[in-house]
Amino acid sequence: MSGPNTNYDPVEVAALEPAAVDAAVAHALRAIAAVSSLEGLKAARIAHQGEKSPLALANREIGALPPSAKAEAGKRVGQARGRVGQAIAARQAQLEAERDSRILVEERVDVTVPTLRRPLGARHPIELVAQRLADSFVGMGWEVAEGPELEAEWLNFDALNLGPDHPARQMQDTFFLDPVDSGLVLRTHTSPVQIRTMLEKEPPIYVVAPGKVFRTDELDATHTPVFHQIECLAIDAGLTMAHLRGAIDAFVQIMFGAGTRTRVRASYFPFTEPSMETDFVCFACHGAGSIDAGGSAVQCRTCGGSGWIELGGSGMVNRKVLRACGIDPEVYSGFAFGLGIERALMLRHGVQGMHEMVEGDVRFSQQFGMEV
Ligand code: FA5
Repeated sequence: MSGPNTNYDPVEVAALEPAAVDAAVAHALRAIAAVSSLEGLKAARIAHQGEKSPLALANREIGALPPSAKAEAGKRVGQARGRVGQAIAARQAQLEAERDSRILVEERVDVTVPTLRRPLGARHPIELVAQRLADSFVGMGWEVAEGPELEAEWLNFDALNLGPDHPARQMQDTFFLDPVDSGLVLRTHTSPVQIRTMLEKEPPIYVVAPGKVFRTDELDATHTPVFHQIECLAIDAGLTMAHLRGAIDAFVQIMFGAGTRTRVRASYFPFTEPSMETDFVCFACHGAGSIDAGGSAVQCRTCGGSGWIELGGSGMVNRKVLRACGIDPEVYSGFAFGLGIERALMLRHGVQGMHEMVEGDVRFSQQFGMEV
């Protein structure tokens, strides 16, 4: 015979009565149905499924029942808790679906609405070409040199053997600065960097100087008042025209690749002797000098009918210039060339005229990406 069940507490066990369990379930189902938010459901779950909920307390009382009553009470409470659990899960799914469809409406994005976009800028192809050329020469052991855009008239002209009355001084239409006797000009070419370099450095000298230059030229297909040149200067013992041709060939190879049609012809610059000019074949008439206009040939306006466009000037540095810079022409000789970067870009990419290059429309620059 077993002794009396001392844990048996008739008051507590009342919670296991079918009516009490049904009431707890009904109360829980009403509360669950009444919640209108996921936060509310969380509170209902704690109240009706949590450790202190009536059904959890009832469950705990099962242990106090006599063994013969445990199975039935356990089944009753288990089923009750199952119903509450299912109701919570169903309401949770309902509330989540409502939340998701509300978010879809509230956070709807109309991808067709025009936006205030800030497009990325682009580096101007002139800058990219200048950089690429300078880098190529640096790769061959040359140094980059610089000079100011506001230049001493003496360095821009006189030191380059262009004295005040020299007729060639008129070759480059100049922006002078007020007052006229200030002795300052907006540099008309990058050649004064030659003088600055020779005054500063001892031979051997191998420098490349890209930069902006200014002339009172009208804007047309092949001219602009503000443009860019790249100047190359080499001073060493024993340099000849053959070295100059080699340097120009290297430049043309780097810039335009093999098969580019260029030509050299004799020319005149007071600071080089002898001098020559490098031309490239006209991008508009492809060297013909004329263009077909409705069956009849008219003179090509881009190249003036010559079929060629001037790329740059060059020559052996004049002995007078070497001497003025303190370099002995009996020991050293040198060559220099100066090319128009806008013209180089026209040839390389078939840009049809200066206008596109000076207008500053970012869509023009974007075509070239970050590398040309
Ligand atoms: C000179 O400026 C000489 N300093 C070049 C030189 C350097 C000769 C070293 C000898 C030794 P020129 O005035 O020809 O030369 O100009 C050189 C190049 O600049 C031209 O061949 C052309 O490609 C470019 N150029 C000249 N004027 C313009 C312009 N208005 N717009 C765009 N490019 C121009």
